[in-house]
Amino acid sequence: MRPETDALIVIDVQNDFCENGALAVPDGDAVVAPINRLMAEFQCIVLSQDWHPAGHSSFASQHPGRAPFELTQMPYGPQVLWPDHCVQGSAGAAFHPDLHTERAQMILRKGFRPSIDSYSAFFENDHSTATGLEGYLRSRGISRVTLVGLALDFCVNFSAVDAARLGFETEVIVSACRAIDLDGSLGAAQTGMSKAGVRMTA
Ligand code: VGL
Ligand code: ZN
Repeated sequence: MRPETDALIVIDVQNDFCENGALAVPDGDAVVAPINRLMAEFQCIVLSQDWHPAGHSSFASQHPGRAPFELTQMPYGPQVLWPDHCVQGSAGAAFHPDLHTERAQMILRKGFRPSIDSYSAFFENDHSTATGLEGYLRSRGISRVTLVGLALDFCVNFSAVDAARLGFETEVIVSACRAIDLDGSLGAAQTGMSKAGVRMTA
């Protein structure tokens, strides 16, 4: 068992990111078994849940003439346009049915503001609007976080970099993650995480 100052943060293990999902991450389902095993080691477990209103501004469907996976500019910076996914209350937004969700004490929903996306579980994509997760972890006395889930190059990456910047000792267990890998995003994410001081373990 890990010390009670360690937290496991499980990022977006939701149906839409798994097989046959609206934004399926290749081999995404493969993260469920290792994450369930890891959950047995931690006393503090947080699940994040991508949770968009219908018609969210990150959906390509809201940008006439634009296609999923294209890049656009938002007031807060560049934004990839995604297929409609993780719509609040939909089956696609639900956690993978085999994930041991009952082990978690906290479910953090993000991406619920119509005009801004939130890859990170700590800050929305303007990098300044807080989700409240930092306060939750600090209130529980957490100093070290381990991140796993989907997708390694987007939400896991942004969450890990923010965690490290906030001063948490931060580890990503790569074998319990899968990536989308859009135009070299995986390599860029690995470089960015290393620079931020995130430890990547197998
Ligand atoms: C994610 C794209 C859009 C993720 C969420 O969980 O990595 N990626 N929304
Ligand atoms: Zn999303």
